[in-house]
Amino acid sequence: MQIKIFTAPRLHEALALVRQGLGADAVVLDRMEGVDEKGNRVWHVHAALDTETSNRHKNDTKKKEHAQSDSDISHVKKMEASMQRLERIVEGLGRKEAESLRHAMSDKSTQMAFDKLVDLGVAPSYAFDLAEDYVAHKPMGASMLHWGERIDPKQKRVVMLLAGPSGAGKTLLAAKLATHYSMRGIRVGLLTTDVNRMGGSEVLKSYADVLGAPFARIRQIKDVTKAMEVTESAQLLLVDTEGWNIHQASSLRQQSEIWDAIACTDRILVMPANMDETDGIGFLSVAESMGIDRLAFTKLDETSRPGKVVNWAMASGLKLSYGGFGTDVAGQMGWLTAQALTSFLDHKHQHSQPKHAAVE
Ligand SMILES: Nc1nc2c(ncn2[C@@H]2O[C@H](COP(=O)(O)OP(=O)(O)OP(=O)(O)O)[C@@H](O)[C@H]2O)c(=O)[nH]1
Ligand SMILES: [Mg+2]
Repeated sequence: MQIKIFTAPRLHEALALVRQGLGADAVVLDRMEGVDEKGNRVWHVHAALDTETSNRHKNDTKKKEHAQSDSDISHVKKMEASMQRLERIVEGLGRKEAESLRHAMSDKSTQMAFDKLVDLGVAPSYAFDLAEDYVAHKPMGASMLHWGERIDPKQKRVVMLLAGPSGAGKTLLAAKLATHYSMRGIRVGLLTTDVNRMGGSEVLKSYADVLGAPFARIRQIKDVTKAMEVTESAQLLLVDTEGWNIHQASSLRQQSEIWDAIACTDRILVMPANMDETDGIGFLSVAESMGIDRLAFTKLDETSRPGKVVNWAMASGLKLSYGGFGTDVAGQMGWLTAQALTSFLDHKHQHSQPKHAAVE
């Protein structure tokens, strides 16, 4: 039996660390509030992993190719039951946290705002901080989140790399940005490192052709010099990349070496808002080691719990940049300001462009 303590500023972050550190078989034993050495409030989650059970589970997976014996089936059932128990514990802890925060609010309208934010997927502790702004119709998170400064390719060349999970919407966001800035007279160039998959770079090449933008593929570090020459005239150079799988560390390392050779001014992690929140936290923790400095959210139109993007932004501390909310290349994308984010949360069922989200 392996027992570990996971500590994070927010309960759901500590729980995400449990899943990351010990895997899906971990069992939460206890959780308690405390303070770190700087006096900041933190959550400690005690979790355990039965290594024997876990090893047995691994062996079971191998055996799956053969016919399963009765005892295998009963073991799998036990594992499933234990997972369900863990999920119930985690859910219960979340509910407990929400209830205690809710009781700390005396004003009824603030409580209602808190409930609505939690319902949208904002973690209770963040909803607690945001509720008053929500009631006062103020842009939420203005002082809590980090807002990136807008790019100005007219003044200074921008080399912007878009990275993130497979299918996140990186290529579409690159196309949207290329279209938006080309229409405003900015010279745009397009690069891609997504060259190992069949069809990985064709879509972007088609956009480059339509826009008349220079385009190059980068397969290895030695291709970078040539690619930079081809796109030399671009004031805004967008670099599309291969989707990540956080379980393949070697491919991530390879990507990161190529990125370093490109010398980007901005590295943006593109996170689809319809992704599972805990998986998202996993990607955010990998992003830290990949030199990512900004966050963009896509598929804001495809989630019923957009509040998770607040949790991701808070958990990562990354600066926010763009938000995408549809497949239309000539729009459905904007700069995320506190007003824009508020408007997304407020009008989650209206897939129209939120106020103040236009890219300038
Ligand atoms: N509804 C909706 N669909 C989107 C959005 N962004 C991207 N998509 C769709 O999601 C799918 C994947 O988008 P891509 O741009 O190819 O994603 P990617 O991150 O480049 O994917 P890989 O290159 O395979 O890693 C496409 O069908 C897009 O049209 C969005 O904001 N809203
Ligand atoms: Mg792509």
